[in-house]
Amino acid sequence: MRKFYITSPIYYVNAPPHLGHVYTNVVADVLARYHRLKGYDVFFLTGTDEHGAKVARSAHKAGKEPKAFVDELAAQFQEAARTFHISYTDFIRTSDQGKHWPGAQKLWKQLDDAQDLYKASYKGLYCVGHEAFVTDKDLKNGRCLEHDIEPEVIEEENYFFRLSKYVSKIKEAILADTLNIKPPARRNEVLAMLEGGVEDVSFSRPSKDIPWGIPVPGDDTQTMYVWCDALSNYISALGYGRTNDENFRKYWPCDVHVIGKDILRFHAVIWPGMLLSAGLPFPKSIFIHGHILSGGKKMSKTLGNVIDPFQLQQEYGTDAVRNFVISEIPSFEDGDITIERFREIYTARFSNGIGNLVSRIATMIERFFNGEIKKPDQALLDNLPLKITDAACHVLGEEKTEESFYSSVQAIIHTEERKYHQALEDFNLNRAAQSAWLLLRHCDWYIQEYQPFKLVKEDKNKGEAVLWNAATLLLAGAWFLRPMIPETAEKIFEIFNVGSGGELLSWNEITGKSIQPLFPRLDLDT
Ligand code: ME8
Repeated sequence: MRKFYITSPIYYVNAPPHLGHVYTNVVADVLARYHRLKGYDVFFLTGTDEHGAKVARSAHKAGKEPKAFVDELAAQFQEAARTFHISYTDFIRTSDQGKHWPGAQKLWKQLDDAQDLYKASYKGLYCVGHEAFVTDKDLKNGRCLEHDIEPEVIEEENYFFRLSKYVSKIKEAILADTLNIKPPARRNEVLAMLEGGVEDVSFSRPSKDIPWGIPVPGDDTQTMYVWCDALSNYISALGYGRTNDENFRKYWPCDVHVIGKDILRFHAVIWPGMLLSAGLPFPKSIFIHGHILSGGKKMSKTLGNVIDPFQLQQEYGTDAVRNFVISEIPSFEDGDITIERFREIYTARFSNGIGNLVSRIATMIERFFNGEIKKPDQALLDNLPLKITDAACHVLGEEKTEESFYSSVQAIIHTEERKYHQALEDFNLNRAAQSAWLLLRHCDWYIQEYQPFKLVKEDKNKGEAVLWNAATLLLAGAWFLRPMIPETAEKIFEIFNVGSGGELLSWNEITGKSIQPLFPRLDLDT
């Protein structure tokens, strides 16, 4: 069985999870589910990054001991993962001394053995929001551009990692795509960083200043730099450094690290440098998505402009939130979210869209065909072409072409199926979801065009074939949406009694009965 190892970042537990964290986890979850559906043995890792100055200060502010504080917040991140049906295999916490520390410390020792760690004095500007030293180009009027806080001047002795030594090897791997950075714009950004010169990185902090961290092996006056600690989670969780490292041997190298664009340099430059130093293989790919913006600015705990995902979920349900972030945020760019837009999409895609189609088709099957229709003769189906309207082309931003008239419903499903799989291979989840929504819109137009509710009275066989085609478009849309909105897709397969979807277009009977609306309409006053 082919394996697929996928990771999300591990999130700082300095504040509760917000929609940005849910976004990355849903993206990773869609890819994990998609690969499971394709028969891969998937290991999906997520977790929390619990050490460092940022977390320790938040604990202090809350009047709590760091350990008690991180336990509480890590539980909230786990709750978020449950709420949004994140199908992770393991949840790693960097404060877990039994699970994470042995791997982090072993990796440190490997870097040390390779003589890539040296002690030096350093004076620089440290941004706690970044948990990194910053330079003038990261600042505006003396404040961090991303976090809008003033960095602190730090002068201390610590260990440095000889990252500069590995620049050309990292560049080679990126150019050869053995370390595949997606999308291309981010790949170019990393190449430019490498061209621009890379300095060695401070890899520890004095434990008197930063006691909340992993002690440096053999020198307890220092704790590991929080990013050195955090990046090692991707192998420590698999058992690296522990007696049982079976998972490490089975799943490393990682197939894809899913991250936001804010942490590109750490993953595409520092992490590969650490792996080279330790003699370990690179991850195969890194997929970098854009940011969710709120009011035009990155949604961030530090900026305080966050949307509470739990509240959204309570009002609209898990799948509405999952769908919004996948279908409405471009996979490779930033996307703004407002509650108004969220409600518009809920109404268009769910109550008026998929929910309405499910109940209309199920009711027609019950009313006109005693609750079951059977696959009609192919010849009959082939006589019912599907017109591609201008509106459909507009949805996908595509030119209307010769192909704009599909000989059959099956033909458009097969065309979209190819595009769907290609999009998911390219991590373009947004494009993959558009294929599904396109089929659902066609389903709607198809019913309007052929009017099966009238047709059944004139020609029952033809009416059944039209209804079959409409149901097929709907079921194929749900089939495509299985990784994105798994609960809704499963409900639809249940309503029409087609198992768990099985192979695309493999169903021979479709049953249906009238049901309560899947997605209630929003009360306009609220
Ligand atoms: O950086 N839009 O943790 P973090 C989209 N602990 N994604 C967002 C987002 C937004 N507005 N805000 C956060 C850290 N994210 C480190 C990572 S990994 C070894 C250590 C997502 O809590 C996005 O994936 O600041 C981003 O990269 C990550 O959360 C940063 O989370």
